Amino acid sequence: MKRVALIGMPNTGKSTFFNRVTGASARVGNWPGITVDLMTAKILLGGDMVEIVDLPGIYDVHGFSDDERVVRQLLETAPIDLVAIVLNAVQVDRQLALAIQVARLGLPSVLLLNMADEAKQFGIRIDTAKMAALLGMPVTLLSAKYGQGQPEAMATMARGLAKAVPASTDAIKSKLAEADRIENDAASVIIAAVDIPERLPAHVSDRIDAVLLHPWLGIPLFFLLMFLVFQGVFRLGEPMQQGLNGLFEWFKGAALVPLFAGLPALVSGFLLDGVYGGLVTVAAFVPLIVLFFLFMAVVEDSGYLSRAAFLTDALMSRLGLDGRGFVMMLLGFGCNVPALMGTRIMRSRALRLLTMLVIPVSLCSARLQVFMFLAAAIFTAQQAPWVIFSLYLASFGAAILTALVFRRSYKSDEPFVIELPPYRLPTARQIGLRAWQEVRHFLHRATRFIVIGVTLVWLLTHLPSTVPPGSAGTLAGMLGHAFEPLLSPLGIDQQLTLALIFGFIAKEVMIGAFAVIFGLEGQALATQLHANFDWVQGYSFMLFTLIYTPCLSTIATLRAESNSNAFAAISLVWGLALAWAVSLAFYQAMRHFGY
Ligand SMILES: Nc1nc2c(ncn2[C@@H]2O[C@H](COP(=O)(O)OP(=O)(O)OP(=O)(O)O)[C@@H](O)[C@H]2O)c(=O)[nH]1
Ligand SMILES: [Mg+2]
Repeated sequence: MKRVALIGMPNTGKSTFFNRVTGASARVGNWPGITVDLMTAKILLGGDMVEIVDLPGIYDVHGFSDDERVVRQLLETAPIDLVAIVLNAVQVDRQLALAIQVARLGLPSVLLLNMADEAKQFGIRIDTAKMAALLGMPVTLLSAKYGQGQPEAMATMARGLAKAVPASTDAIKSKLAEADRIENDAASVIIAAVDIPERLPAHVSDRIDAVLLHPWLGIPLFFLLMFLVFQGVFRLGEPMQQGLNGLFEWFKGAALVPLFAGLPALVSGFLLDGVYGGLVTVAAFVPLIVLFFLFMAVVEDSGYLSRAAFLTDALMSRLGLDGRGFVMMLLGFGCNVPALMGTRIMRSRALRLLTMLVIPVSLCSARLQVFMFLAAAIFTAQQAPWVIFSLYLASFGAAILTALVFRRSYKSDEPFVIELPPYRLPTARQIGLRAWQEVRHFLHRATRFIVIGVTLVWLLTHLPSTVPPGSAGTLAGMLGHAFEPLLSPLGIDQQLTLALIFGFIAKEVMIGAFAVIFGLEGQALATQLHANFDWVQGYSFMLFTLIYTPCLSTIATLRAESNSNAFAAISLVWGLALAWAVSLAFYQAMRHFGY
């Protein structure tokens, strides 16, 4: 099968185009370096099935950061039949050199000048015919986000593919090793074929930035914005979650209980209080997760992430990190795994490792579920949002502490320059795609971990069958007992211990585990938790949950990305030790002051 690769500078819309033509849902965002690994899909192009490959953005084919290496490796090892070079038409004067570089490698290429809509706004005129003649490759204007020019782009690619004479990977390999000087060639093409106004008209972005990047207002505004985001999630999400809980409860009473009535008590108990209870307690959080990612998608796609990096860079550099590290933490609010992979854009290994140590304390959406559930159960409706907000602050606090402890071991002096992309309004299509992708990810993890998790918890709390379920004589009771000396000074009892043990696998299992441990779900479970734990215990437990190992996937990613078992172990042990120390300090201090 023929293969078409999308190559271009970061943030030029390669993934947007890829999604549009393949119907895939590659992650898109207004931030250079969203794609860090290749993604492929098959499409029908000019009557043939071809494989289309979305790649991380590169500034230079000779680049050497981990994400640029992905591109080089592909060029050196896999035969590419056609390269579709995707450039930002607004910056064609700065980006054209990359097109010439790719062509020089001997790869059959076509040039897609994306973001034609923005170029038009700026009054930039491009003579594509002239440019094509000068470059010796077809050139077409495209607006991947809105779909204009897509049929032409597809036709150009099909024609290019039909004519293409593939270059051997050996030839490409040797050319990649040579340096080249192409700035002059690029400049002459620009002069001949592009008309850029002397002064670009003032963009709304600049006016917005005057406020959002204000030297004093910038950071407070950032926190205000984040506060509003999670307030929105909480206020809108909670009623939906309550509603779903009611629905699940009703379904259980109306349909499942009569259905399972004939089964032995142990089996129906396992199905109802184990599998069903665990699953629905977690499933009730789906609307909340969707809301959360909708808000995050807007933050991400608007271009505000780059501003956050810019605002925090000075602060972060005191911690041995840079603005990108902060953005990775923000991305970690969604899920730590892609955030860890996002560090591939860093060139210095030390900086990458330090950033990877910090990311796992970032309060991911799976932990958010646990906190929302516990905060709603243990605190009043007025207090709950503030409790969640304080946990976000604690998440930053733990990150800062981690960086301070490790910055001397991972020193780097990689200079950090960030380009601020213009603010862009996300389209409904983009947001919808993103939300759908997250729901799928959530359900995938949920079904994988939760069914196994709740089954195990149920077995542990019900075996051996000679003792009452959940009592000290069960396997769970013994396990809790074993950890008692370590965890009871933190106010964490045997039931909470069991939830922590399962939370180690994935945080999604945690509330499912509570449901099984107490044999209750929804509101009844919340009431039971309220009766069992006071707020000091609850908060101490939440702090521990926040800081210790996020999940097995995170550990696996840490190991794979650092290529070091020792590094993954350091991260694991540090997380556990810090969680223990912080919870201990909190719990003992509160009890000392008589709470
Ligand atoms: N105005 C406009 N914006 C676009 C267009 N195509 C993409 N974008 C926006 O540009 C930003 C970057 O898009 P991506 O598809 O993630 O870019 P990418 O080239 O894959 O970026 P990396 O993976 O980081 O290299 C997003 O905010 C898109 O919504 C377009 O044709 N017009
Ligand atoms: Mg991309």
